[in-house]
Amino acid sequence: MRTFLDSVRDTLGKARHVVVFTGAGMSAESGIPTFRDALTGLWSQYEAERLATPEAFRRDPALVWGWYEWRRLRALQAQPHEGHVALAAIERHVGRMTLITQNVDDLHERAGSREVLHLHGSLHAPRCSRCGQAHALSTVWPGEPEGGRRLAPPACVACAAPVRPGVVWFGESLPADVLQRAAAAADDCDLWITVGTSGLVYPAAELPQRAARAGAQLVQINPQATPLDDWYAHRLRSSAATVLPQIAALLHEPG
Ligand code: BV8
Ligand code: ZN
Repeated sequence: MRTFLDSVRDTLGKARHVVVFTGAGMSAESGIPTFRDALTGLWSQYEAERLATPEAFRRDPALVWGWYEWRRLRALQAQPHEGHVALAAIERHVGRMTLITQNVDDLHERAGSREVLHLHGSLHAPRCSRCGQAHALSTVWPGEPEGGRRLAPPACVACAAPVRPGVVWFGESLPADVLQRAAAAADDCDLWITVGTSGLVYPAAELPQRAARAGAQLVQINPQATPLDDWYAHRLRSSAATVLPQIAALLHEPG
């Protein structure tokens, strides 16, 4: 671990532009199940990939809206952990840092990260499925819905069509401006740190490979192996809340 941190300290100290790329594993230690953890309760018989689609919402809006509301309210109930706080500290101490997340919770923002690129949207930005009008939802936690339940989506105040979650579903394009800014960061950075992603979902999973091709040094923090491991010069089999505070501490060590 020490040699890993020594090599990260050298690169971090000299880095002109650091990118941190996070997936669902970044939120795991805040109590938010990762995307591929078994779905529970009402949704246990579904695969996440089959629920997170426009077709699933068209077929059974209450099933899908209920799942997202359960996840949104769980995210409201969760707290950022010391790994989220460490990333906000690193952002304040390096020349330039871009935080790119696949996650749809707001834990990075609540920990103080200033510039967060949400490739897959946000649980906290529901909008009309027809006219796109933003829709305000209560942020008061009503208590654990019993194992989760079907919930009919609210109607848009402007056109009465069903409101949908503000996330990017499978088969939907990522927001072009966000993807363009993330690709530009991959082309420009000299250090890329991936935390907590299985590297299965595209085009997000393409970004670390793009950074490697542009000459960045790649570091991965994940307790498990992933299909993209070979792209990483440094692979640390550990967790976000364990390693990120140690990396942030490197920035406070005397030179
Ligand atoms: C699209 C929002 C174009 C919803 C999500 C090639 C090119 C382009 C597309 C494709 C392609 N091949 C296949 C596709 C289609 C598809 C895709 O990638 N499918 C996969 C399953 C093969 N991609 C798409 O559909 C994308 N759209 O390309 O559009 C287009 C458009 C129109 C017409 C034609 C084409 C859209 C993808 C976005 C989907 N939406 N999220 C929601 O959240 O409900 S993706 C979803 O998966 C989440 O965002 C999640 O973040 C993401 C990736 O999963 P991970 O974050 O990696 O989470 P996972 O659970 O898998 O892994 C967790 C990891 O953490 C593990 O490795 C674990 O070991 C680790 N871990 C656990 N604990 C810790 C930890 N690490 C550190 N610390 C810990 N404590
Ligand atoms: Zn509308």
